[in-house]
Amino acid sequence: MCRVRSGFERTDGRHKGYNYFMPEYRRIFHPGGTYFLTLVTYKRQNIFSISKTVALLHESIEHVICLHPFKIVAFVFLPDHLHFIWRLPEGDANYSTRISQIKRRFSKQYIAIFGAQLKKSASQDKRRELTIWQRRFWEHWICDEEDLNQHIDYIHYNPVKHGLVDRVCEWKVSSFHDYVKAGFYDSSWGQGFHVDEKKYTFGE
Ligand code: NI
Repeated sequence: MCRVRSGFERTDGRHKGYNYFMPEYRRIFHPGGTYFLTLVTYKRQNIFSISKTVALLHESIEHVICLHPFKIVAFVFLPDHLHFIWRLPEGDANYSTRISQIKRRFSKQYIAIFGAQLKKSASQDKRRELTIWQRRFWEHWICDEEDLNQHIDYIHYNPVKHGLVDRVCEWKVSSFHDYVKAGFYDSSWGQGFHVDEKKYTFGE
């Protein structure tokens, strides 16, 4: 079984020599491109506030990565939504199939465990899946290195932005700690961080 790993592809001064992220074209379905993605739970249920569902989500992602490889550059799981940056293999822009597969696998296992707690009206799995995830997701093609780094910072700052913790390092379910270990941030990073939301739109 392959494992999910977040990568360390910052391309600013703290980076160790990649230049994967130089832009070639400004278009959304860039083969082999890098994408910022946001998935939201149905009616903003706090599904990912317990470790069991976070583990199920990790397992679902691992499963889909084994079938259709891609790299997770950064991630954060919030109770009612998820943010990712994914890099797809060259010539492959199909993030939407991967998202569907992750949602489907997660839903199947979630229903198997928590099914009795779901509404009676949602009697079939497909229908129940619709009560777990919002159908739409937010995607943004990362167009250059500045864009990439803004989105990596945005992801790691997100638990503070949503008022879940006071300090970035207090939130466990993100790639921030991997980035700290790799030397891209100080563990105290985030104080005074500001996102230019006029320039960047992130969905959540
Ligand atoms: Ni968010």
